[in-house]
Amino acid sequence: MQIETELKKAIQNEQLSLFYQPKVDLHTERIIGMEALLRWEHPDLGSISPVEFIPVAEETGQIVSIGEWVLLQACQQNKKWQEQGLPSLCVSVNVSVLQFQHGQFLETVQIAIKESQLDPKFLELEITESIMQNFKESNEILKGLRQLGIKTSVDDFGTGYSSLTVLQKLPIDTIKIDKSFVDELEKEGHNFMVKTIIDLSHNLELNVVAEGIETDRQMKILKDNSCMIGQGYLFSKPVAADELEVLLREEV
Ligand code: G
Ligand code: G
Ligand code: NA
Ligand code: MN
Repeated sequence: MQIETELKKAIQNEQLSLFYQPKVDLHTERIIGMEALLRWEHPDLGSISPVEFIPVAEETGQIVSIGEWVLLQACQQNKKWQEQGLPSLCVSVNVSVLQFQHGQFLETVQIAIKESQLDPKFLELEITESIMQNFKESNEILKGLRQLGIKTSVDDFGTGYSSLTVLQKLPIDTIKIDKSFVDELEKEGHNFMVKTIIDLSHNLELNVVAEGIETDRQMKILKDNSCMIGQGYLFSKPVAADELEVLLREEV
């Protein structure tokens, strides 16, 4: 398949890059962190979405080396911003289940921290609910990450397989409300899932972040229900590193 062969060359030919989407405090609308999102610009095929190539990379195992590159790149970029005197914020990196459960994951994270010299408290890993199907293994990895001082969040929460028992036992820090539930807030009387997830997060003493906020109305309902942090086009799309730098300068 074309994507597979082209993907092999993508890293060495510097076709991959990271974009960053701000996470904001919904009350002050100030930036409190950023999520790194992978972009692939192919010279002939143009830009290819991670929705297309991440599944291929997972099937072929290429996700492991791509994931290593993403982690190091995000840590180095965050360190660079801090050294420039910009606010010290947490960068969130998406981690595929396959990468997470790959034997060397903890070592990979440690290497990225060591090589970048980033204080581990400024790194967060976003994983999906699917890691819960392997409780024992996932629990060990999460415990290891916590020992390293790295934060974790459950991405796309509410869309996948989640056991409340498992969720309660796992050492995670944050729940991210999936965009599909935030979308629902545009409809009168459709705030049930959002409210439920926020209450659940608070009861489990976890932070909660809403994703995909596009309207003032969605933001208002989230704030009214005590969700303090969000991200979405209302504030900013994912942008290139130099553009994020401009946004961070406005924060100083
Ligand atoms: O930003 P965007 O709409 O293109 O992201 C599409 C999907 O790709 C999202 O589900 C996002 O989590 C995933 N994705 C983006 N970057 C990465 C990455 O670096 N690693 C993994 N595993 N998934 C990513
Ligand atoms: O699966 P994950 O939550 O990592 O996916 C994030 C995806 O959502 C990225 O592709 C990102 O570009 C996209 N995204 C972020 N904010 C918004 C938004 O407000 N609206 C839409 N449509 N997509 C968004
Ligand atoms: Na994410
Ligand atoms: Mn998500």
